[in-house]
Amino acid sequence: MRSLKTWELRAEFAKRLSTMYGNEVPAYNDLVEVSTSVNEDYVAKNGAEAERLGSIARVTAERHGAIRVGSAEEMSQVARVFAAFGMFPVGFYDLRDASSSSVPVVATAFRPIDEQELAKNPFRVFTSMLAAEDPRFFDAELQAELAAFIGARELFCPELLELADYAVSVDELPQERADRLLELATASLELSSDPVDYQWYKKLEAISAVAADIGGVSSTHINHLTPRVLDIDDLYERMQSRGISMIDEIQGPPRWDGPDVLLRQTSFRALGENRVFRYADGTTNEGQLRVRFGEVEARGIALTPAGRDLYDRMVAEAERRLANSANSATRAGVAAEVWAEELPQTEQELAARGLAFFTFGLDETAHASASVPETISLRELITAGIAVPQPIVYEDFLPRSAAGIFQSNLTEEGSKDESQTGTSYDINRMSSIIGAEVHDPNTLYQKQQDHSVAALAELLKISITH
Ligand code: OOG
Ligand code: NI
Repeated sequence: MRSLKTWELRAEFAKRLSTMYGNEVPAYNDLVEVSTSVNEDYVAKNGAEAERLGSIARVTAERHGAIRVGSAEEMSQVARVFAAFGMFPVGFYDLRDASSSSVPVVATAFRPIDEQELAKNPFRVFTSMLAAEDPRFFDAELQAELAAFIGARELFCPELLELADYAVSVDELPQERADRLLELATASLELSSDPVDYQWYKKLEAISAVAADIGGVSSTHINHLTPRVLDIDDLYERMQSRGISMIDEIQGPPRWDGPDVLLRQTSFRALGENRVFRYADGTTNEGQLRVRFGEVEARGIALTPAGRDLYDRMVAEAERRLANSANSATRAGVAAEVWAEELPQTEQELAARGLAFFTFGLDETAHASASVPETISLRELITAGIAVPQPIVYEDFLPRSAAGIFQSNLTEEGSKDESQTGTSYDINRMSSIIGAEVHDPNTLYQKQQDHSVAALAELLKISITH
């Protein structure tokens, strides 16, 4: 009997979710279709260059999902399920203060952390947890009601959790068990047809539509599934010309002439979906909820903390200029101007200035014609053209864009009592909630870069300093 490796399970999980979500939200299938042709055209036009940030096979299959859970217990369970697919928690995102409307969640992203695993299939899921104990959003009475409602539901059945633990304990999972794991895991993220308690949902919605989406229903579901494109501006235009109206702008860095960094995303609101509501008098009726949408993204090079500081300063500078400029100025236009002034135009300079993460290859010709001392800095090797930078792709998310994504979904602001002190959450607290270390993304990128520098040093029999 055949067995499945972890990456094969992960690739199949992403595929099954994609089929399920396409049945639930048909506009997603259009998005995937357009994304695929954007990528094919981009590769046809740009050749090998197009694959610098990931092979076309990887990018075509690449998706991120988003789900939302209600408690620490549910978060720890979802971590067990994702571990079976080789997806581990990376990064901490606090969205409570990142947006003007009420978004009471903290989050992490489950993804592969190993270079080879990412190359095989980089499926990741942005996973938010309701900050149900934060008194700015929920008073004592509502906290108790929420805890009772969420405590009484079961998102992941014991069979799924046990199977997931078993999958983690073995190298490969026999076909039969793999099928069962995939079936249960996919079904656990399917939109439920259970009636929604109208009064309870509305009570939560008055505080936050996100809280209602999480705590007002009996299960969790994929909120969106996002394909990756190699040219997001092209995608944006093609979707518009198909009559699908996208949000006003592409979030994250602007389009510009230099290297793509971090992450650019855009989205459109999906249609309302029929759900059955149960009213206080016991009657049920069909109604609509509009909580899901389509999103697409383009990924660039991962920035170092210094690069990220520069990025944050550029964003702030673009905001400042936009506020002081004529009405016709656009955020993207102003940002492109700032980028041209501040950000290096080449990967080589990004690498030499330590602003982004790279692995390094050797240019034999440049090496042969130089006399390299026994100890030399990485910067000098890059500038001399001996160490040739290959970009490390950004595998994570941006809090500002994530907040924007949550927000673009909301029609109501919700409410927040700013006189209360918020519950404090950080990456360490998230680790103890999950019961496993939440990885720091920068540490992962740095390790990858360091390995490659060490390998180059060994090859050249020199020592390379920072
Ligand atoms: C998650 C929003 C974050 C992204 O791409 O930044 C996200 C959600 O809406 O649940 O998916
Ligand atoms: Ni997303």
